[in-house]
Amino acid sequence: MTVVLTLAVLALVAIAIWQLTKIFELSQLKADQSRAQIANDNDNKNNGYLLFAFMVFTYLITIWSFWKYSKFFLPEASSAHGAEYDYLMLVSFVIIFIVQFITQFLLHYFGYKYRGKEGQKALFYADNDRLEFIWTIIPVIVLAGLILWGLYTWTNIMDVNDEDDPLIVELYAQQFNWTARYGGADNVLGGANVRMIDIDKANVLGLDESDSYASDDVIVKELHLPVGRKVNFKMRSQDVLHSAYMPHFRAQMNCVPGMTTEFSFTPITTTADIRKNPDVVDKVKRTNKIRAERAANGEDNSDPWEYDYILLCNKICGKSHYNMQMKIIVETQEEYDAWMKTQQTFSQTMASVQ
Ligand SMILES: [Cu+2]
Repeated sequence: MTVVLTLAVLALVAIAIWQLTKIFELSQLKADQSRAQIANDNDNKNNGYLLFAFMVFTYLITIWSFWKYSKFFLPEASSAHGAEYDYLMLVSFVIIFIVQFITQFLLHYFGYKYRGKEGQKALFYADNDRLEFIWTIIPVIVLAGLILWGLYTWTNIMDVNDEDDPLIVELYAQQFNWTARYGGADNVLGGANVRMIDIDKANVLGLDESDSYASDDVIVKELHLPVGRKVNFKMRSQDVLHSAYMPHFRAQMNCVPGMTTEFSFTPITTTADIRKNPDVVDKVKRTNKIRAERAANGEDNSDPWEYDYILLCNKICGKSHYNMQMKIIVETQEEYDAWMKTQQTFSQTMASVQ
């Protein structure tokens, strides 16, 4: 791969030098010699047609890309705010596609229609107030509408508050893994600071051992969330900038060393239910077909795959950034309670180490 890339770069550099020398030669030509270099009617016509062909190519490749790659889209959002977010995104894209369809057509069509012709002189057309007013006011209205709607949606999504008895969960980022911490029976996170990390005593998140709120905290490596209950996430980072990205819930928040950031959402679809979603069923089928082929060849990563929600890091934070992830399981309240009962509290873990 590196060899191919190197060769490609060398070829491009060679073309660039060749073009530069050509431009230099042209600039040196005497007036009578340069006559042969001026495009004639035939050249202009060919370029006009090529321009048109390029427009058709752009449209076709757009349609083809949607047809070929839309199966890679995420399934419907699994959080309460997700549908609103997706709708805003969809409307923005529809507007962009309509505008690009029209402007690309005008650009290429005018390029063709007003191509150079022997003896034809361009018309000097200074301005037209009405035309300029129309093409200014329409984008102003559309963009103002989109921006206001976007701000309104943003404010709604970013409103982290304590209404509706949210579950409090800390997401702790470090190179290159995630840890989650629950507040325990009191749903209050104990104080913590990276300066209090004590690896020998297994206090890996730097919890304040003297803080009574910390003793019942539950530290886990797999995030379980009860469906339908609001979750308020508190993000911390131990080392560098990370970003907690939960694409299925349309959620992302940076994790910044030295401060706590927040994000809040309500999961609305359990892991069991999303696995029944037709898009997800198709995706799993496609992936497992590839995996079965790999298994037949005796290759790695060939065991059947099951669909799961996932927390990823979305800031390039180092060499293993790509693999910084944690499984998220959304389940019924009963399943969640049963799972939580099997977990050790912080004080139990500390006692077992000492
Ligand atoms: Cu990271």
